[in-house]
Amino acid sequence: MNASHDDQDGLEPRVGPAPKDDPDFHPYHHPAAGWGAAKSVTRVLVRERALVDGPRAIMRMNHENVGFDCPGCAWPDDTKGLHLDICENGIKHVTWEMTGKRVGPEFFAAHSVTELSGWSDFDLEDQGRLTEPMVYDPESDHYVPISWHDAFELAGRTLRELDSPHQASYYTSGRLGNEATFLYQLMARELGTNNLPDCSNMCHEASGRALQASLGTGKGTVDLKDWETTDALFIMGVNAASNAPRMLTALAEAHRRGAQIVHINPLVEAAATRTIVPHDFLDMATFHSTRTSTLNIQPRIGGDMALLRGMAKAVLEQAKADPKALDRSFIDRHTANFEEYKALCEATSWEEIEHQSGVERDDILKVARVYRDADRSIVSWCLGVSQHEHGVDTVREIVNVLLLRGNLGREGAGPSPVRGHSNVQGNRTCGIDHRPSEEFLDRLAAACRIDPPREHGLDTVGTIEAMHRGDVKVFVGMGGNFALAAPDTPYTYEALRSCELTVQVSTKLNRSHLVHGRQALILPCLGRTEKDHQRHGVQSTSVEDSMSMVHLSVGMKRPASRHLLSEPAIIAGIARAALPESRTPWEWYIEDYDRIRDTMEEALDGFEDFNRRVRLPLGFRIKQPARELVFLTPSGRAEFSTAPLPDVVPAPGTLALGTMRSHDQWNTTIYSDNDRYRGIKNLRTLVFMNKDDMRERGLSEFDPVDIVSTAKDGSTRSLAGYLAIPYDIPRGSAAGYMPEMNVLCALCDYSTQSDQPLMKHVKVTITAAT
Ligand SMILES: Nc1nc2c(c(=O)[nH]1)N[C@H]1C(S)=C(S)[C@@H](COP(=O)(O)OP(=O)(O)OC[C@H]3O[C@@H](n4cnc5c(=O)[nH]c(N)nc54)[C@H](O)[C@@H]3O)O[C@H]1N2
Ligand SMILES: Nc1nc2c(c(=O)[nH]1)N[C@H]1C(S)=C(S)[C@@H](COP(=O)(O)OP(=O)(O)OC[C@H]3O[C@@H](n4cnc5c(=O)[nH]c(N)nc54)[C@H](O)[C@@H]3O)O[C@H]1N2
Ligand SMILES: [Mo]
Repeated sequence: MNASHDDQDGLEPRVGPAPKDDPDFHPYHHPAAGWGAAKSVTRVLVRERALVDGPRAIMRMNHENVGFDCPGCAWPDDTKGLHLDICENGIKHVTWEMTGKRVGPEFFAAHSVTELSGWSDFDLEDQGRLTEPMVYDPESDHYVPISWHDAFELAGRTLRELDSPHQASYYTSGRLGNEATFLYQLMARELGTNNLPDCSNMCHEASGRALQASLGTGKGTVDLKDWETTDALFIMGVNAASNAPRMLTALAEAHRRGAQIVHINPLVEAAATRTIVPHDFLDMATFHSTRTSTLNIQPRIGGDMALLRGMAKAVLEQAKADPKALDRSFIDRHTANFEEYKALCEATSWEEIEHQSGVERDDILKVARVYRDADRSIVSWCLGVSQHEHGVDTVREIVNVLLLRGNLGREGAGPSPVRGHSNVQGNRTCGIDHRPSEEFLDRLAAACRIDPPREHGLDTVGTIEAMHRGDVKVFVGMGGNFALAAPDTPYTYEALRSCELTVQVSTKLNRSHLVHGRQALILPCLGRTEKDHQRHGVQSTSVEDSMSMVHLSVGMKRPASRHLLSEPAIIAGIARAALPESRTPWEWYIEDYDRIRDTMEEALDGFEDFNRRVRLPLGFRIKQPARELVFLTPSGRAEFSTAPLPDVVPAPGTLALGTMRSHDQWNTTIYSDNDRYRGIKNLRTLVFMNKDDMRERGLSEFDPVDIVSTAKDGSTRSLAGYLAIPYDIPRGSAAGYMPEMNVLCALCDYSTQSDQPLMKHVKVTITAAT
């Protein structure tokens, strides 16, 4: 079955394994969000002992410049003055940061690193917030307290003593605010390297490169207003109900006003059925759900590009009888390579398109019909599209399809990638890029009076390889949990362990503190919810959402410990120690973040009048040239791409495995072992499979299986004892949870187009456990 219409009623209940000790267990079959979400939030509030502060903080979240930005996902804030735009998972996220539990020196004195290494990841983070800087003591195998001064000196000295600045690499997780981001990349470049890997190397690198090549700008062009006015939404490869829950509101509203909503996903996810809009309390009271889908299409894993090619082929075929199917005047005035692309679509047979997409022609024609009939269309996507070998080609194919009908540069139309971490887009805008452009470096050099290195630096995969070879000796992690988030877990562990020094700037204890270099520092920082007091008073930081809106975030909670420093202050401390002669006024910047913003205004494109505009009620939108139909491409036009379809069909006996998040997790942070919308409770060591693929292997529900992956270089990796769960997923495709399944992702399995690890396309065999 490839397509299912919304006349099928809601979610099929999918039975997870009933835990023996839980008489209350029942598979989940209610609409997404709503009361289930409310109950789940309350559990987290109680567990984190945040019942008083939690709700108060949440009421301040995402308000017009008076609260803090939700540290969860990057979905934009509601622009229509709906002053409470929150979601279950955002609340869990905030409460997770505001926990009353603490990890101080006594904790580290009581537990050695070897002992902690045996703890589960959940138990590590569950200890609460880190309170003081700590240094690893190899004699005792314990972390012991260190003063901030000595910690900076240790980091600074090690960096100063390197033979080359390229022996250090500076990772960014997408939570870091813009001001800290700017200082961080400035420090790396003043030291002399562009080694700036970030989490984006694992999520939307492909999207950025594709949009840059097609449209001359690495970002989406639409905003929330476009979502509110579009006629058709195509939602590809995103589990919105769990990972961008505030999108549900937009989908429900779109459905109410009669827009078409097509979900393209091998799995029919909760958002592809119906939702109770989270902040619609009346709806919650009456249990009234709104549909959030009009058509579901289930391609095989990796089949999206063929499906899009089929849509284009169908539209081009329609255009023969119905010239209005194409926007000829848009194509003629604003695009390049149309004839080549048209010829390519004609030359690609329907047989190949059906085979590669895993979707029947009739169903592709249905999607194409929705697209043809819509005056304005938006295509939105996330990791299901980007984490593939041909991620760049697929995103470019999305743009190709949009260009055919002039779905760009007008209200209600355009490409709309769903970004991950709350400021991952801002990190890139503010300079976290291992391949910076010459123009960027020239402006940075002039504004900051430094001489930045011109050669490209290392990204995430490149950094792991270089650490493993011994070429990178210092790893700095500005947030995140690199050890677990990165592919090839044992290999990444070896890489980190061969470092001379690892520095982790974190809020909570995690695996990356235990998988460390010969010397190691844990530097605890303020969270986004907390008040950041500096010499000139309480400071705010800015962030950029998925739709290029930049606004201020102001913490209001008392810091978890009086020893915490802000991320900008930690960066300035390391920078001063590493660059004693630096003319950059590091200390002066930290007294008042307006000063950082003044320099950013000089150095960055789109930040004119930064300090004033960022204080406007909803902040400001960074100009998108492509939205104004200005294309910074070689041809000065939007460029159709003409890539051949890749072969994504699994070899006989093998399956394509996608690794993904459960509902109750934030990347490497696992809140519980439940995945409510997929009907799973108390289980993460599972693999979702098509029932016929299971039958072929003699497997029944919950049978233990061995999963063996084969990498590009022929090496194999395995996981034993996972439980097979029958699921509505196309034959040949399977799915399971990250980060556990990273042991199956070989480091050499990255895309040659984007260098992104192939986390959604692991080639595996699955057999009954031996
Ligand atoms: N609550 C919560 N929110 C989050 C996060 C979190 O961990 N928890 N993480 C944040 C981050 S950093 C990111 S990047 C985003 C990630 O957001 P998502 O992209 O939604 O993340 P995944 O859970 O990896 O889900 C991938 C989706 O792609 C589908 N998929 C897999 N393979 C394919 C394919 O070949 N084609 C198509 N069309 N679909 C496919 C899967 O079925 C799944 O629905 O979410 C952000 N928001
Ligand atoms: N197999 C597989 N692997 C994946 C993915 C996948 O789909 N499949 N997805 C990839 C993606 S999209 C991403 S983005 C990465 C995620 O990679 P990361 O961003 O590296 O990981 P997180 O789990 O988000 O990081 C959690 C840690 O961040 C720290 N932290 C939280 N808040 C703050 C803060 O305000 N400041 C600081 N300094 N630290 C803070 C806490 O100590 C916490 O333990 O994982 C990638 N890995
Ligand atoms: Mo991400």
